[in-house]
Amino acid sequence: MKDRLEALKVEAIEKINQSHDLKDIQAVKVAYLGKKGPITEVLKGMGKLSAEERPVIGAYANEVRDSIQLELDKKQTELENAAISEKLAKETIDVSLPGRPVKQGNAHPLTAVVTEIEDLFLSMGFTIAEGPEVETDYYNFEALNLPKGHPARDMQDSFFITEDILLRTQTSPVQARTMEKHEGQGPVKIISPGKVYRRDNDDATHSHQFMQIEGLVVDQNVRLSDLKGVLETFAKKMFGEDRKIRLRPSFFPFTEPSVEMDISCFKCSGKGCSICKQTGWIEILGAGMVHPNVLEMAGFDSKKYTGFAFGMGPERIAMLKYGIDDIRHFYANDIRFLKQFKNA
Ligand code: 2NL
Repeated sequence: MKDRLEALKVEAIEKINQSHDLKDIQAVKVAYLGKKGPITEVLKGMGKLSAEERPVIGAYANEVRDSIQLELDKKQTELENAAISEKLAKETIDVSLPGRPVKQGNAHPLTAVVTEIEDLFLSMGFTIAEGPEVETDYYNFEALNLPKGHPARDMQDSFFITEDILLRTQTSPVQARTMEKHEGQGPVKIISPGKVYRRDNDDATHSHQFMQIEGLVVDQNVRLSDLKGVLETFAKKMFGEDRKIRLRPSFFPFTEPSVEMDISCFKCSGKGCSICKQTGWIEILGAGMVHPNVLEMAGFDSKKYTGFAFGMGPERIAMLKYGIDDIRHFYANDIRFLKQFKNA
């Protein structure tokens, strides 16, 4: 009986050593140590043994069972460790590999310039005002000292929706609406950026839709020198600290007096080049002192209050700044054009 147990032990250990996975191990366990296995069978036949033999064989059977179990456990641990090692080797991650770059877009050049101008005026204490792009004749023309019959409100130049409603041709109606809300009380200090519309045939310098940024300051004792100071600060911050400015007399129906502002050429510093058309100066914007009629129509006492206003075209500013030769580039959505302003 002892020989039989010894043989079973050798056989079981050999099978364990030949096991390749946990399933094999489980099979050996069931085959040798299970309820219907040969060791159980041997133990069942112990009744036939003598009183001296029984404890010896019993102890030996237990010893065989324990050593088979020990081998099973050893092999199982060995297989589990091998599986972990294999997995670790196969799934090695090279933590020194550079990451995949995230493709970053950029602001539209016009958006970038508008934001820059906005930030600049915000830093000078202005707030941003917005208003409707579909306007009434009153706010777009009448309130800006452009009465019916005025040549600047020619039907040919504006997109009329009805006789009384049109797409705004400038952002001034926003200023007129803002002044009205102040009910004759200063100060008003706003800029109004936004889209405007004109019935133009599109070409390199004209677009039927474009942007405008206007500014308006209304308070007591506002003078032309205040306008000059604000615009000079703007010119220097936008085009370089060594810019000079000059104001030339001009005409707008909503300002009196009216001026146009030039800056000294940032490309040639005044010597003359293609950007400044050999003059050394570049026209940047129009401005003036708010016409008393405009103040009165918006509810301000023009004997007590004065104001200055200015208007500029961000497309023109962006074209100058980045050397863009055609206004239509801003609205063509050509990715090859837009991608050039990544670091703008
Ligand atoms: C230009 C000139 C200008 C204004 C806009 C304005 C608005 C109000 C009252 C008075 Cl509510 N003026 N705006 C004044 C002067 C010039 O724009 O060349 N823009 C591109």
